Amino acid sequence: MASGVPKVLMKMAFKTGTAPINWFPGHMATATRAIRERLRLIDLVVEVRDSRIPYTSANEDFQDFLSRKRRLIVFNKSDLTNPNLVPKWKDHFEAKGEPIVFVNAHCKESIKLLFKEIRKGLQNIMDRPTLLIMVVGIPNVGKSAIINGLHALSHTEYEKLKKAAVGSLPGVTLNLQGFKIHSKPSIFVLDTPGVLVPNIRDLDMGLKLALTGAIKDSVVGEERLGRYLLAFLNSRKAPFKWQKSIEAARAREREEKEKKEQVEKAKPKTLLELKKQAYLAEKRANNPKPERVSDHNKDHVVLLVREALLNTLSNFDGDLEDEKDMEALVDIQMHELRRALKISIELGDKGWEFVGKKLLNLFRVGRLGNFALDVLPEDAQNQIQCT
Ligand SMILES: Nc1nc2c(ncn2[C@@H]2O[C@H](COP(=O)(O)OP(=O)(O)OP(=O)(O)O)[C@@H](O)[C@H]2O)c(=O)[nH]1
Ligand SMILES: [Mg+2]
Repeated sequence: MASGVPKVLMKMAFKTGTAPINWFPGHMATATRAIRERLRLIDLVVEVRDSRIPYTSANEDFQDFLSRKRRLIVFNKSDLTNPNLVPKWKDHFEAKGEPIVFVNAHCKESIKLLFKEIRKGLQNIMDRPTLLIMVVGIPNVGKSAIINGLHALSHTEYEKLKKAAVGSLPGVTLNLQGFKIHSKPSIFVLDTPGVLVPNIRDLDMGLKLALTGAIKDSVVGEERLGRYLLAFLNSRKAPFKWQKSIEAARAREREEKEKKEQVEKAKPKTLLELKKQAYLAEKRANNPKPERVSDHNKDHVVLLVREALLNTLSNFDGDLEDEKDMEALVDIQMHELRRALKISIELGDKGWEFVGKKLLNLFRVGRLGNFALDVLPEDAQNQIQCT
């Protein structure tokens, strides 16, 4: 299997020095049994994976029994992966002869395409009065969001009120639950809890799963995950691609500030207002309040983070292939981010957790770029040949 983890990340500090990580919450064993028990009643299995980790998001323990059913593999969150690689991944999986589709659960056109593939999967049995589909996959890949999308395609506003619970943290769906997505024939979809394998083979897989949200952040630790993310972004040299967008954003900010100042100047003022203005300006000058960086202004946070990462990477004269150098760079970046985001020193170690959280939040909504964390086997081969 293609690891996709640059060699330098393999030996870094987030790999060592901590107690073994328990990736597998107890409810997943129960869910696995429930899924296996229902399987013989199912006409089509829809296995949902994450487009950013097409391999790593496959539950290996499921592959054997799923491959014996009619199956459609859905790579969801296609909006968050590298769009240039989607056609390559498509070719790669299609060559294996299994039906697959890349979708974005939040896009109606995408869900329509998915439904078309589901109909294809049910070919020859559409004359049955009732058909049953089961949606399975690891946590947080968007199983419930997909079901809601399918449900919404064929229902009135009132009926749409029945929704599968969707949430940004893994482990939202805890029970098997049915939803009707079609009449004549009646097609029901069974939502299932996300299930991981009990033993994650290696830490790289675990970190990739955690980074994409399949494992609760607290299991790995936000700071550790944030550091892993930084090392990953550096290894792909992502910050260099932000140069133009940073300059454009700064120019926009300057323009807006100037406009605001001009409007303010043009306003007629009473003597009292002028006095108040002068008093406030003096007070601000003597006692400058630190500007708080909040998520309400996400664009500004993105800009600060991108700038901090670009500046630190540009000034870095070490070797990105050397794990000690990379660790040193990540350390500098963590400090620079903490300073730029104005995360108080008084918070102590908790502050590093906040830095990690901010990074993870931005990454997961695509604001630090769209990446495939897994690498195509043929590309991995090329990488080996090149080094
Ligand atoms: N950007 C993006 N976000 C998505 C997509 N599909 C789902 N999400 C988001 O991913 C998160 C998880 O979605 P869920 O549908 O709850 O995932 P799940 O697989 O049912 O998760 P569990 O029930 O915990 O196993 C939510 O915040 C969704 O809004 C997608 O295609 N693109
Ligand atoms: Mg769910």
